[in-house]
Amino acid sequence: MDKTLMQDLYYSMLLGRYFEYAAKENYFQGSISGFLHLDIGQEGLSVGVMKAFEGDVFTTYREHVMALSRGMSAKTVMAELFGKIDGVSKGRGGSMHMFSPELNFYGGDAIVGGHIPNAVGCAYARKYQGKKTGSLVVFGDGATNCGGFFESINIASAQKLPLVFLCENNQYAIGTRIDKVSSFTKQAKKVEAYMPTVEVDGMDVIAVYEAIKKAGEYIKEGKGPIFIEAMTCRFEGHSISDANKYRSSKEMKECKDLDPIKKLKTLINEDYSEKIEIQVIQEIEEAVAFAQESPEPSLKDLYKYMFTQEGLKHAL
Ligand SMILES: Cc1ncc(C[n+]2csc(CCOP(=O)(O)OP(=O)(O)O)c2C)c(N)n1
Ligand SMILES: [Mg+2]
Repeated sequence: MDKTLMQDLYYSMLLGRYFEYAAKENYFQGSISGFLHLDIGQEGLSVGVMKAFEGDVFTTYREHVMALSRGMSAKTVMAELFGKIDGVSKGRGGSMHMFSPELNFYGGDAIVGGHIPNAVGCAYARKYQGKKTGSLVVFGDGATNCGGFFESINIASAQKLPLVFLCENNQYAIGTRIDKVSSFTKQAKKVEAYMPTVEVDGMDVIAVYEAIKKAGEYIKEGKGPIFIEAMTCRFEGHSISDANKYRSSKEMKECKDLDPIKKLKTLINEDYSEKIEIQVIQEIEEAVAFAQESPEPSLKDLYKYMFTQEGLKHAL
């Protein structure tokens, strides 16, 4: 892989890691409230996907690092977590609702599996419009047990839609181990009858990047959707309120040994990795300061963006 690209992937993973450390700290200090799903450990997957895919993307609630890698600034994503006016969703969405049509990034969704049919609809629209880039949807292993998932793989396959289904298989749905709720531990088994499936090491950013590039090319050929299963593991609980007690220390050690940042660091020039770490720490400090200083949304705008002007007259 090209050296500059490798450095960019390293920078983005490190930015994501420090962003999440700062989010956690600011949550416990009371500046962030509500839900918070950290991506620590899964950065290789999040960065690899967002850097490689050109079309429209739909993600789960664990999307801070994906949003950053797509091109949102650390300042506006952090301000969103703080619920401030300068956040990417104007402080109204919070952790699970990063959204940017300019970057073809359509969330951020709190409903498990709820965004999969949305991505199917978008892929349908793109095909209808004659656009070749198509769409990509990321979801957890838990979402593959939802009815909407099965309906989506069926219709996407029947209509030969340009859509990449990307399952981040970290083997847990909150604290429930995969074999308790799924007939298969490899989710590709559920999909094989509908479309080609590929397994990739989700802890290896280069492997993810290359697999997504190939998948992007595949859907452009008009042959229909493709399913990628990225095997990964998160270093934290499901969300900030999950103490992660269901995994043994042995299992956690094995998981942390797969750290995607450490892995890529061995291929990066030491001077670069030292320089970039200082830069990332500063960028995150500035993002936190920006979020602290950004104003709260005004109470008078409570109904803004909820109704049309006409609808507002009836609502109030
Ligand atoms: C429709 C719906 N059902 C239940 C929930 C509660 N819930 C949130 S995340 C989750 C587990 C989803 O599985 P997965 O994406 O594999 O979880 P993770 O790896 O993020 O822990 C559940 C059941 C929800 N948000 N939406
Ligand atoms: Mg999971």
